[in-house]
Amino acid sequence: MKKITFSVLTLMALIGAGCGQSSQPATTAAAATPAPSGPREIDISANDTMKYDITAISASPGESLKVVFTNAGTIPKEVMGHNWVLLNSNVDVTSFDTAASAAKDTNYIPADRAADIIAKVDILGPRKSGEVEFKAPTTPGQYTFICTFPAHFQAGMHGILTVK
Ligand SMILES: [Cu+2]
Repeated sequence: MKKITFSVLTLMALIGAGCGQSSQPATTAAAATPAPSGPREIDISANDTMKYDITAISASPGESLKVVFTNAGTIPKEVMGHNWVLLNSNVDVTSFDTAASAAKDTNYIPADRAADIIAKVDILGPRKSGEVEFKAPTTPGQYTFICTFPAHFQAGMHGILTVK
């Protein structure tokens, strides 16, 4: 009788140990799933209508972001190129755009105003994509992004990144 009791206990201990061991890797895997904390990807596209498909983005202060910007249009780059330029909150956007639109030789980015720019994807021709990784500003607020190809900002090619 004692022997049977012992073997039952041993069996239960073995089962217990077996369960513990099999659940161990599962727990580790579950914990590892959210761990690959690369930048959060935000896909934005635009086409020949001179509009971004996403005009409002929210982020937490200092969040790692990756903007993947696609020009889904068909009109040649020389007449319908698009870029994505995120500006600091203290920038006069109209003034920046005026300077940028005139800066054809530097890809519509004014060379002397680099400090105004948080992140950018350079001018893309049709069916092209570009991306940029950056950290959202640490100061809560609203940050405007625009396309600096001449007249596109005026045509409504802009949006807001809200940091909160
Ligand atoms: Cu544009």
